[in-house]
Amino acid sequence: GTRTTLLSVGGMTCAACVRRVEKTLQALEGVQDVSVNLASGKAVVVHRDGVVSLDDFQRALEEAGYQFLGVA
Ligand code: 9UX
Repeated sequence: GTRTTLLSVGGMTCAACVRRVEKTLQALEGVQDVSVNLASGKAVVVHRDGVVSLDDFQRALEEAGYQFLGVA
């Protein structure tokens, strides 16, 4: 099924960061939609349940130069 996960993301300081994080998460297999809010530092990720994990989100965010601060 489909799941919506709210991630806390560290290190975003500008609109380009937001686009980078959105593209990074959107590129993961099983991710269907991503919306990042700079002010709150949160990313709403709609994804296939069981296809993508929190570890995948964390790895992708860190590879892009940001931090995974947990599930909000
Ligand atoms: Mo602008 Mo966001 O250099 O890292 S892209 S602060």
